[in-house]
Amino acid sequence: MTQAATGRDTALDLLCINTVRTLSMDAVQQADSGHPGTAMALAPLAYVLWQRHLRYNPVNPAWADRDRFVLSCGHACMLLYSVLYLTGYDLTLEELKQFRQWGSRTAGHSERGLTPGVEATTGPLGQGVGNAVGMAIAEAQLAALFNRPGHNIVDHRTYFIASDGDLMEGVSHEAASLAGHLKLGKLVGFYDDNHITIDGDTNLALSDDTAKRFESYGWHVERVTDANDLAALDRATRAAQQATDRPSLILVRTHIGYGSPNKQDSAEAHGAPLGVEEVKLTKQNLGWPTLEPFYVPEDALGHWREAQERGARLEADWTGRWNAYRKAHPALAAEYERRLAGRLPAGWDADVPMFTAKDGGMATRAASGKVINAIAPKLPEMIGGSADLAGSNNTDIKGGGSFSATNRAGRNFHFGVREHAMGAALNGIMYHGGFLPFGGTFLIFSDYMRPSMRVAALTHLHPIYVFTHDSIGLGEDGPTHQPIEHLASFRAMPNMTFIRPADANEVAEAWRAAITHEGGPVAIVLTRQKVATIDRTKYGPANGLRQGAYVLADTPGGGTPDLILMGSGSEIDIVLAAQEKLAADGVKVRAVSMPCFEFFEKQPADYRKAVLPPSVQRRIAVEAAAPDSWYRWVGEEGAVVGIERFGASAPYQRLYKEFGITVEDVIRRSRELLGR
Ligand SMILES: Cc1ncc(C[n+]2csc(CCOP(=O)(O)OP(=O)(O)O)c2C)c(N)n1
Repeated sequence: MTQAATGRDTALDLLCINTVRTLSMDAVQQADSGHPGTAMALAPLAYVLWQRHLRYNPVNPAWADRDRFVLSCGHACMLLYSVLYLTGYDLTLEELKQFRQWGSRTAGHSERGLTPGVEATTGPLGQGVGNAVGMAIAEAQLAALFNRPGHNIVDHRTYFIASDGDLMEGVSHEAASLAGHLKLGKLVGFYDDNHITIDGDTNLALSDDTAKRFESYGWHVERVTDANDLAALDRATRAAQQATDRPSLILVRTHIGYGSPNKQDSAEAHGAPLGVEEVKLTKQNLGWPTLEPFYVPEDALGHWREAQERGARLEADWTGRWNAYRKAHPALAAEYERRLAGRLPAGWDADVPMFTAKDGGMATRAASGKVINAIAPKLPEMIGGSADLAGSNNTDIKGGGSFSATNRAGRNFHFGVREHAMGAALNGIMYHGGFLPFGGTFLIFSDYMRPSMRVAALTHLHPIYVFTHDSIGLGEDGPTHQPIEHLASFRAMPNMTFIRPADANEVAEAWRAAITHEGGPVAIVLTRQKVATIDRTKYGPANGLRQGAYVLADTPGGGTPDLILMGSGSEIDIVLAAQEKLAADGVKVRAVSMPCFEFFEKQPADYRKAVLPPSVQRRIAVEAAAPDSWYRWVGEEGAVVGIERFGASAPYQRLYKEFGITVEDVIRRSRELLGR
């Protein structure tokens, strides 16, 4: 085992690297939980990157033109925490000692927003690669829009480290394929090729030729055969930086648990503390001066902390260039600042149409296409696309051009049939800043991007999902394409907002709400089939959507209703027709549109009680989906007209009949409930 780094590396280099190794194993040991081995193996790479290549300012982690770094293998986060502390971010040694403890800023996997300097929440393997692709996309577009001759104010790279697990996961394949196609030349990845996963040697489950795979995607590929060879890491990184016509992957042969006499190169070094004795043996083997836990040699800290001065210089240099740019291009500079701050321009929704009953029936997806195109000209940060369903999702921004290797300003994104990478890239675009991105597919295929949606919710990101073909109402494509449990399951996801508008005007309000929403993703769920445009001269106004649920109609004459009928989306047509018929028969019925549970939950109790009076317990909800999430609103005595099976292939009108979701069914159920 070589203990010394090779070549012209100094004792100080080695001391700095071993500080990361010892901090990582000590923190995991202290927590009695975590992943020491990968951080130990990658310490030299982290050192080369943070000391020689990454452009960042530890004192200002929000510096707009910093390089972005994503540790896709989030389990190795002690690597990142150690480096963030050592380079002088707002993270103390005490906080490293609190690794994985309640309330600490050093969570079990790195979380954006919790730890300064962490750019992406990672842990679910593969996600980070997709995030990095999104960040590189964002950089490329901002550079195209805002740089001017002699003024490169947007000019940074995106780096990531991916493990075996990251590169096994499908999302990284999708994302790498997309990045190669888009020739994202400022994207540089490192593959931690340590031949070890949890089950043991990677040859149990993997025989890819990763270099060839990435070459075939159109990436530039470099190899470093010894992760301790700082000069080789340096060279490969420079070569990758110079290959600006395509993304780069550097395969680095590493040794998990490097330095541990008994656990190096074994799966045992992956996900458990090395053990007190092995930590001791490892420190001795590394020639570490003391067995004292969390010991940080002054020389090492001093050298690492030079990052602060370097960072201050880099940012000051950029600020100088920024000031010159601001003078030369004041309007552009103001616009850039506005976008990075996430401030909406005045009047952004002025052209959103009002639809009238005269517009007749319209699929809500079609209304959404109109609304997108009414907003897009005034909201340049709104970009988006679809996973190969743009025509069906109505997501095209007309005249926006397609984002490509040759058109970085294009606002339409062709993610290809890669839902998962689309979700991860949307998160990366959000992490980067400067955009309000949306991504479209059929609601059923949210299944293929759900892991990215969950990370978006967890991390308070704000992408918008455009999910069309939202129920059995899509008809003939059949049960493989008909969502059943999706609404209920996403309603159970914390911090996720799902809006299922009932008609064109609710679609307009849904987009307004989605764009102004803060702190979490929003999905707009839309029909393939036509629905009526509700006559707003007769029924409640569509801006009730903002409260999540609102009264559409009460029986003329008023008084406490005998029954409340409620629903969402396309089933509001049924609710209104049933309400009218029952009312004609003298039943006092209230009709409620409930397009967004999450908004309604946030309303004051008084409002909720005004819409759903506690004295009225006879309630029926109608939604062509799994009923579960409605029981909170219909209560013990209520009923749900929903679907508790998979769908079927037939024209949709027939499906509604067969599944018992018709006006007649609702009237029958109402009479049963009322006992008359
Ligand atoms: C999507 C996903 N599946 C499973 C896991 C659990 N897990 C964590 S690390 C890991 C594999 C470890 O191998 P590798 O990626 O090579 O990391 P290393 O052993 O080099 O640290 C697995 C399966 C996860 N974090 N994410």
